[in-house]
Amino acid sequence: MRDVVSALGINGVSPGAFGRTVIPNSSGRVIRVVSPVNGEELGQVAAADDAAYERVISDATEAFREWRKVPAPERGDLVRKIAGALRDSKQKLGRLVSAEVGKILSEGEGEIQEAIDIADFAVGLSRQLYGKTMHSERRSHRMYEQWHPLGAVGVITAFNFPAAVWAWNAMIAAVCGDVVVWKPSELAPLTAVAVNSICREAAKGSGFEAVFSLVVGEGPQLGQRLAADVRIPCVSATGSCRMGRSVAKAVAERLGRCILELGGNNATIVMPDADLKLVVAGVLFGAVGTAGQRCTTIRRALVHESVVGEFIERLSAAYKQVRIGNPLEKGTLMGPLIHAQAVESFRSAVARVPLEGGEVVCGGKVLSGMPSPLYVEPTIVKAKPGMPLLQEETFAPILYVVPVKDLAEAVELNNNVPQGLSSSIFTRSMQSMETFLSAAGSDCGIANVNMGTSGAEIGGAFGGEKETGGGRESGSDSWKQYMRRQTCCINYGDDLPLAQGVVFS
Ligand code: UN1
Repeated sequence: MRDVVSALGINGVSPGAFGRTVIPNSSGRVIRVVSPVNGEELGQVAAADDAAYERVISDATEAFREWRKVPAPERGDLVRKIAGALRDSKQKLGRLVSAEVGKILSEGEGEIQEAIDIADFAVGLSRQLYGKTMHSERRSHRMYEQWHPLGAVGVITAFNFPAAVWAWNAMIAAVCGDVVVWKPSELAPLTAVAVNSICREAAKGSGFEAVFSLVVGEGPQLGQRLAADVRIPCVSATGSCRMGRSVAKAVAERLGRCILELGGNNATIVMPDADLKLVVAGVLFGAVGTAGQRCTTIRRALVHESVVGEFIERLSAAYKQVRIGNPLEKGTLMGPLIHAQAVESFRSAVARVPLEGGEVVCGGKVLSGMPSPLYVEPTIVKAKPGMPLLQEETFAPILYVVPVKDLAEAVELNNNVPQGLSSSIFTRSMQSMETFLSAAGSDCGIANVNMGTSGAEIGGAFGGEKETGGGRESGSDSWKQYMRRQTCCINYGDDLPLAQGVVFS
C-alpha cells in the first residue's frame, strides 16, 4: 500500500484511527479535517498534486492490465478479504464516520455494515457475471454475449455516505475486473484514507494493491480532472445536481460513461387508512435521520387532509423528544449539520417559509450552547403546494407537510419536482398501493410502501430519474455498467451464410 500512500504524501493513518493525524505532502497543500461535532481538527490530509494524481492513474491503469486477466471468482476472493477486514474494524470505522461527518454512532456503524453487505454481495456476484446466448438465424452458427472489464472507474463520493456509496461502486467494480480511483469529499477524506488502506492491506503481496486508489483534493478541480480524463472510461458520481451536470458534460465531451446519483426531493404519501404509528416512526427516521442529510431523506409529506392535523400533532410530539447533541454519545438521535454553509441553507430556507405562505409549526431554530454552532432543530413546516421551496433540496432536517385531497393529487405532487430519487406511501389499501407503484404512479427510482424513503438495502439497484441523474448503483444488475458487453458470433459450419438472407456471390 505504501506506494500510492506515499505518492499522495500520506504518512500512515491506521484503519479506524482518529485523533490528531497530520499527513504532510511535498506540495504542502493540505486539507484540514474539522469535526462538525465539536470543531476539533481531526487531522490534515495532503491534497494530491499533479505528480501524485498522475502516479495514481498510471499505477491504476497498469494494475488493470493484469487484474482484468484474473478469474472473476479469484477477484471475489480479494473482496471477501476486504469484507472480513471491514467487519473487524466496523466499530472503529463507524466512530470515524461519526466524528468526521456527524452522524450518530448507530448510523456510522450502519454505514460500514452497508459496505460489508455490498462486499458480500460482490463476492457472490463474482460467480454470476452472466451473459446470454441467443439462437442464431444462420445454420451452424452460435451467438452469445459476454461481459469484460472496462478499465479504471472513477468514483466521486459525497460527505454524507463517506464509505458505503464508494463501496457500492468499488466492490462491484473490483469483481468486474476494474480498478477504482476514489475521489472522496474533501469533507470526509479520513474515512476514505482508512477504508482505502484496508483494501490495499488486503491486497498486499498480491501485486494488486493499486486496484484501489485514492486521490484527495478540492472537489471541483479534481472532480473535473477525473471527469475529463480519457484513461477513466467510467465515472460514477454522487452529489449535487450542479456537480453532476458538470461531471456529465466533461464525461460526455469525451464520450465516456457516467453513473450519476444526484439530488433527491423525496416525498412520502400518507393515506387516511395508514397506520399512524408506522407513519410517525417512518417519517421520524426518514426526515430526521442523518440530520436530514441523506439524498433519500423525506423532504415532503403529502398527507390526506383528513389526517393531516393528527399527523402534525403526533410527529411534532415525536420531534420534541429527539435528543440532539454529540452523535458519539448513546441516546443521541441527531448530530450536527456538516458545516456553516449547511446551517446557512437551513436558516435561509426557514426564513423563506412565511414569505412563501407556509408556517413553521415545530423547530426552526439554530441551537446555541451546543459543542459547535452546527446544531439545528428538526423542523416541520405546514406548506402550500405551490411554494418554490418545495422544488428545492435543502440538505437539512426540514419537512414540508402538504395536505392533499386524494391519491391522484398526492401522486401529481410527488412527481412535480425536478428530482426523482425516492418516494413512499403509507396505506393499508391494496388499490392505493398498486396505483402508487403503477406506471402512472411514482416516477422515482425507488418506491416504498409502509416505510419511509431512506434506508435502502444494498440488494436493489439504487438511483433515480430526472435530475437525480438516471444512474443505478449497488445491487440487482447494476454491475453491467462497470463492464463492457461483447456480442460474439461463431460459425462452426462449412459455408458462409449471411444474415438477413443477403446473397453476395
Ligand atoms: C445517499 O444519501 O447518498 O438509502 C445514500 C439510504 C442509504 C444510502 C443513502 N442506504 O438512505
